[in-house]
Amino acid sequence: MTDAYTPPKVWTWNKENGGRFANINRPTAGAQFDKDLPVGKHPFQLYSLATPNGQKVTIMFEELLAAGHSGAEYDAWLIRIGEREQFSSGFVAANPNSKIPALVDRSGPKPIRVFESGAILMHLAETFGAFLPKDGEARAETLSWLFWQMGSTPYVGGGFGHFYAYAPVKIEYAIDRFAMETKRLLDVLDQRLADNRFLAGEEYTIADMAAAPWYGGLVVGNTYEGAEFLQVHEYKNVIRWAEEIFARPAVKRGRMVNRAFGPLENQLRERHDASDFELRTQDKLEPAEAN
Ligand SMILES: N[C@@H](CCC(=O)N[C@@H](CS)C(=O)NCC(=O)O)C(=O)O
Repeated sequence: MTDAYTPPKVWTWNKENGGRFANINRPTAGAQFDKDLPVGKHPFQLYSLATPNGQKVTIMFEELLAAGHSGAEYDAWLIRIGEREQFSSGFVAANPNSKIPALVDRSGPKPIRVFESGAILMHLAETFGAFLPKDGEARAETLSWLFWQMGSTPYVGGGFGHFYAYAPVKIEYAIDRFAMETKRLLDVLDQRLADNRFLAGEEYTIADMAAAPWYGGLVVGNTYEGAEFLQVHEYKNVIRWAEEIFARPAVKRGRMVNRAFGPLENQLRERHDASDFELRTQDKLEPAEAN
């Protein structure tokens, strides 16, 4: 157990807490400087970074385009969250919560902003009538698993990942609590996938696109270098599901977009055209933070 901490009567912001995200985290919201967002030529303008939350949306765009929805053309602009770009006036106008991903849908007469990755997936699915079953059990299952992912994953990222990989001190209580919850969530998924090819059943949907970057990342990508600690090889159905999804060409492309960290061959920092995947240049690369 770590030393006991007695909270003071009133919490105050300790800027020097030494945590990995100390330079970007603060207890207030809103723009910190004036800067507009760039706007490209396509109907959809995405402002993002290839963290698992960012990947969900670029996977969806690439899947829509691969399925023949040519109206889903998009510009994907890189937001370097480690450089605080999510606090510009332009970004905050697109997402008052200052987190990637943020989308501006310019396909209609008036630009529409959409924030929260789950809301963006639903917006696109409904716009194109794709990857979200229209009714009945399959639709209910898709939405249930989509919201399950949105609600559960902060325990994995902000809980397990933060305290196991990023916190400046290793706190046994916090790591125990969130490792247990992460393993429980992996077991929920494993049991569901024992009898179902995809989360909603036979059909590949936005629920899979939302969950695979997170839970697939844990079991086949060694996210937070926690694979051995969490004994992820136990979740055989999750591994089978993640491998099938990660092998899809659209998913491979989607996971590269707005990636500015990791092996260079996996990076496409910005995407403005389908040909960018072939033409990508690897100059001016610098490490970026991933939450
Ligand atoms: N619930 C949000 C979470 C988004 C989120 O946590 N984004 C992180 C990167 S994965 C971020 O932008 N962090 C920057 C910050 O906290 O300042 C969603 O799913 O869109």
